[in-house]
Amino acid sequence: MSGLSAALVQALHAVVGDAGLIRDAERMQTYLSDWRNAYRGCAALVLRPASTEEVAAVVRLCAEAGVALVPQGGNTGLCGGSIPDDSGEQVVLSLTRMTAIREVDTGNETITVEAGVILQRLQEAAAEVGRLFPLSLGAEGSCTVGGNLATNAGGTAVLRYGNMRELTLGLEVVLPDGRIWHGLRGLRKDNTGYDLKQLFIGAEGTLGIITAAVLKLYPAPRSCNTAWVALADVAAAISLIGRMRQLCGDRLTGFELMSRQSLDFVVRHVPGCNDPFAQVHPWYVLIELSDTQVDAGLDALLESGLGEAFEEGLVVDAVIASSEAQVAALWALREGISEAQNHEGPSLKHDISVPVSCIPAFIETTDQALLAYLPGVRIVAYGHVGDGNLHYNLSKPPGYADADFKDQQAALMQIIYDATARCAGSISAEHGLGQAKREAAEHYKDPLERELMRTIKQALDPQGLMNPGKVL
Ligand code: FAD
Ligand code: S2G
Ligand code: ZN
Repeated sequence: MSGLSAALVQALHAVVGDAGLIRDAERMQTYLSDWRNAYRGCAALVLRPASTEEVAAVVRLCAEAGVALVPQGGNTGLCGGSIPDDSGEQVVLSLTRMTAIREVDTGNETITVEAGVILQRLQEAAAEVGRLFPLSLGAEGSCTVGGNLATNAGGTAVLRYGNMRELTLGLEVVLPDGRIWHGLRGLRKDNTGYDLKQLFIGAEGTLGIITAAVLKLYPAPRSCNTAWVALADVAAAISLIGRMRQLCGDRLTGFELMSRQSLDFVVRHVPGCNDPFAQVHPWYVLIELSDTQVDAGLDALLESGLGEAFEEGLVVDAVIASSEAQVAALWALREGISEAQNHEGPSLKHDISVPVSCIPAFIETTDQALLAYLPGVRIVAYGHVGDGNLHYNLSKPPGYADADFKDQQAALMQIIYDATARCAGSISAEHGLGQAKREAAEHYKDPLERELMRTIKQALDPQGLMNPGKVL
């Protein structure tokens, strides 16, 4: 363990015990690269504290020794935010042993959970008391609440419920000096100064370690239905979401866009996934309605809304799911894109957001610019279009070498991010910056905003030991 003194390792071991300290190179591997193997690092140690007090103690010891910490949850992040650098001097601090559900307060409609709770477990705990915790994303089987908070995760239900910022009432955080901020308040109103929790949400572990949170619970939907709709172009999708919002109000809980290229990859690589239509179409949307009433007439709502749109030529074809199995099959088409694209060589990911009304022009002009620059590049455009959030991921032209394609990454990224900037958009809608987009943020984000972020970072983490090299 270069960099860590034997005394420090001994002191850390005294805090977390055998179960909480990994120094065996083999066992450390899983913590040192991301799920796509896009980022790889090495670490002096991996620590897995079992309590907030243990987190505080190890943070204090590392702060005193000037040792940098890399917080890690489920390691499903897409920007390398949870992967240490290659110095071998950093310590990965995994929160995966902190899995307690501390309190469920149905009277206050809140649940208090520790950072290592897997999102799917949290969803189940809410359902067990007849409630909904609405955050939902493809990695929910392995991502953790701590990571969801640190990346201000979004996913497919933001349209109706918002992202983690909106779903959180209180936080418990171990600060870079080891002090514990006991901010686990379940108050919906607290106007006593700065909203400090919002500093740590989306900070990607650069301001402190989130150890627990008070999260909002929502009424569980008791009826839900899904439609798969074919469209001639993206402008039709934007018109359709406006109509469905008007018609369905809060019952519109999902509206996901997918290009033909996305669907081709899924049908090709994800077993059991088939195109719902005989005809090929350029664009599709998945629409989900849900309601707390059992007989909310969602089918009729979908039929009337889509029927009218069909009559006016906005919709080319549509299918309304008639069973749970069909709902699941339609969602599998959407959720399978990420995995499917991995089968086509390197996937250059861009998680951008622009005003919803700009999406059609953004796609049209950026597609053209990309194809002019690299003929044959395959554009996998999909995502949470109701939030203005596009996953605009590129796969190499057929027959192109992986390495040559990766050599084009910076130029391709610049085309996309310049187009995003022209729409006053963001280069990271929901995945964060991590190490992947740190430089791009320096270029595309307002300099004053970056300066204010540095001021806050300096105030909270003057030694710069919290997840260095990420975000800033
Ligand atoms: P990790 O990957 O372990 O860490 C992520 C970041 O948070 C790192 O910077 C890490 O240092 C920091 N961190 C982790 N835990 C803590 C903590 N307790 N305190 C402080 N910092 C911490 N994301 C979306 O937003 N929307 C999506 O729709 C979406 N879909 C996905 C689909 C797939 C198939 C995959 C693989 C990923 C997807 N993601 C999506 C990305 C990822 O799942 C989210 O960013 C998730 O919130 C990360 O959680 P995690 O526990 O895996 O965090
Ligand atoms: C999603 C997943 C990430 C990607 O599926 O909504 O956030 O671009 C994305 O593969
Ligand atoms: Zn997403």
